[in-house]
Amino acid sequence: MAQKDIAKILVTGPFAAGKTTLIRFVSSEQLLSKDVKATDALSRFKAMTTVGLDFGILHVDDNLDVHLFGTPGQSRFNFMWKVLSRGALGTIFLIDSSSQRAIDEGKKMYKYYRGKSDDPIVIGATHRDKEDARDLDALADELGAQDANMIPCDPRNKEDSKMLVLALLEEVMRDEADDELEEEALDDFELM
Ligand SMILES: Nc1nc2c(ncn2[C@@H]2O[C@H](COP(=O)(O)OP(=O)(O)O)[C@@H](O)[C@H]2O)c(=O)[nH]1
Ligand SMILES: [Mg+2]
Repeated sequence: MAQKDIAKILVTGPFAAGKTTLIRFVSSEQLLSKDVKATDALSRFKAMTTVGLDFGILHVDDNLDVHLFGTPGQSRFNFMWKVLSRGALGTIFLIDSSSQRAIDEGKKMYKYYRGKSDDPIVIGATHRDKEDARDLDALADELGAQDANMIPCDPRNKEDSKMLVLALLEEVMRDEADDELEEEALDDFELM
């Protein structure tokens, strides 16, 4: 059988945005059962949860598993970011769209992220069922994230969370296709 592809993605965002919930709800439950065969994944899961980090696996289909890594809270963020982001294809950035404090914090985090990486990112706007939830355009403005794809998401809903993961994978593929096209254009140029 052909080997499965593993796509590593990060789940980040300020406190209480819904990171733990998303990772927990989107993960395929087999991970916690006894008959897990993927020993690498299992040991990674154990290691991550032991140190209090979120880790989950979504089986997209027979050929692809997505490994989701949650970034920790502020005190350990900068250090862990370096470790966790290694080999990641992109990031899901969650933000509580009803909390001014979260948005202020999210703005700083988004800026930090963009300063470090131009990898694909999708923003999941959470807590949309709350009265104070900003509309998506206002939220993008406040975050300084008008360039990013913003998608409403309730992390307690598995389908919502899956959609967010798939939207990010789509961004990743688009990004890769753009790179290919650019390379081809350069090749063509050299042939001329
Ligand atoms: N009402 C509502 N509650 C949410 C939503 N997203 C997350 N929560 C809740 O917010 C709390 C914090 O979520 P958690 O996943 O622990 O946030 P984390 O700090 O980013 O890991 C939990 O009680 C979640 O059930 C949402 O969209 N709406
Ligand atoms: Mg958490």
